[in-house]
Amino acid sequence: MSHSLPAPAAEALRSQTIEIPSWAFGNAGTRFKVFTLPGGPRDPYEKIADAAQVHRYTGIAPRVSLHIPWDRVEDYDDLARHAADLGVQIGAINSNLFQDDDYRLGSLTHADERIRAKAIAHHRECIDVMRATGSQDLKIWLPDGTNYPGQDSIRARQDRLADSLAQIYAALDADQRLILEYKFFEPYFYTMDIPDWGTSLLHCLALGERALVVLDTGHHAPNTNIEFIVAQLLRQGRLGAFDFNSRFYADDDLMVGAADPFQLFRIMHEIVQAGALSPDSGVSFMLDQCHNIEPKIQGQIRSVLNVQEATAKALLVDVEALGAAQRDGQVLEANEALMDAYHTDVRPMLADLRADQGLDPDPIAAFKASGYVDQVADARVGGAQAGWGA
Ligand code: LRH
Ligand code: MN
Ligand code: MN
Repeated sequence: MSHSLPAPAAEALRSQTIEIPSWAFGNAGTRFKVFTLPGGPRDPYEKIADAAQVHRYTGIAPRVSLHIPWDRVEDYDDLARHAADLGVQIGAINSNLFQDDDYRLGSLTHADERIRAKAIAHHRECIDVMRATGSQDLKIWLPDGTNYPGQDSIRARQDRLADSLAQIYAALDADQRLILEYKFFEPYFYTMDIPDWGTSLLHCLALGERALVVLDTGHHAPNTNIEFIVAQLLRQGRLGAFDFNSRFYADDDLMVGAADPFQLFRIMHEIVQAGALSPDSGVSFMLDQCHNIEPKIQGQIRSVLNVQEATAKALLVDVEALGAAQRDGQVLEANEALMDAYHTDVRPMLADLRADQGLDPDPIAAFKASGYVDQVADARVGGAQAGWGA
C-alpha cells in the first residue's frame, strides 16, 4: 500500500515548524513533589542542547523559546551562537511577572506606579534579549488578578494595564511583536486581569497591529470550544501564537494531543482552512509543557509528532467533498468528510516523508538508540539541575 501524502500536503508539512520551550527540559512537578532524572540540564546552554535533539530527530522544531529570568545569561550573543551551532534559533522571549514579592497585588496592573514601572522595565530587559538573540516575539503572560470581590477596582486595573502595555509596545523595534496570553484562573481566583481571548484582543487592538493574541490550549474553562476562538482570531488577523499542551482538569501542561487528539485535529483544521499553517502566516506554533514524570526530550519529540500528525490529518480533509456537503446542507456527509480524515492513520505517510527528507522515519526510536540520554547523564555531573522555574 502506498503511504504517500498528496503533494500539497507533503509540501505544507515540510515547511511546518513548532517552537519548543526551554522550560520543558528542566525538572518539573507539582507542589507535592518534583522528580529529578539523571542528566537534566543545568543552565540555558544545556537546555538548548536538549532542545536541539528534538529538532535533530523531527526536523520541524528549529526554535526554542526562552524565559527571563530563568534563562538569564551573561552574553546573549554567545547563547544565540551556541543555538546556531546546534542547528536551532532562539524563539519567543517570555517575561516573568509571577515570582517577585513586589507583585503580590499585581505587576502591570499594580496600583503603585513604582511597581508598574519595575514590571515595565523587566520587559525592556526582555526586549534587549530579543535584540541580542534575533527573537521576534515578546510573549507576555499576565498573572495579575484578585482573590476577593472588592479587593481592587476591576476597571482601574484594566486602565493601568492598558497604560503599561502601551509603554512596553512603544519600546519594541519595528520588526518585533508583542504576543499576549490569557488565562481564566490561577494564580488568582476571583478575577484575572486578562482572563479570556476577548480581553487580550481588546488590548491588542488598542496597542497596534504588531500586538497579537496567544492561545494556550490549557487556559480555558472545561468544554470551551477552542477551535471557535481560533477561527475568530484568524478572521481578525490577531492569532499570534499557540501555547500547545493538554489538560484534563486545570492548567495541567501535559503533552499536546495526549488528552484530546480530536480537539487538536479540529484546531488544526481551522488553521489549514484559513491558510494559517505557512511560516509566513504570522501564527507561531509553540509548546508550553512540563514533563513531570516522563523523560523530557522524548516527551518533547512525542509532542511535536502529535502536532505533526494532527496537521497531516487536517491536510487530508477532502475540501471539495466538505464544501459541497456544507453548501447542500448535508449535515452527516459534511461531518463524515472531517471524520474520514481524522480516522486516517497518517503515521506511515509521515515516516515516508521523513525518509524523503533524510531523517530517520522513527524519530523516537532513533533518539533512544543515539545514547544521548546516557551520554548527558555521564557528562552533567556537579552543579544543580535546572527546574521549571530556574
Ligand atoms: C502559567 C504558564 C503560562 C506561561 C508559562 C511560562 O500558566 O503556563 O502559560 O506561558 O507559564
Ligand atoms: Mn502558556
Ligand atoms: Mn499555563
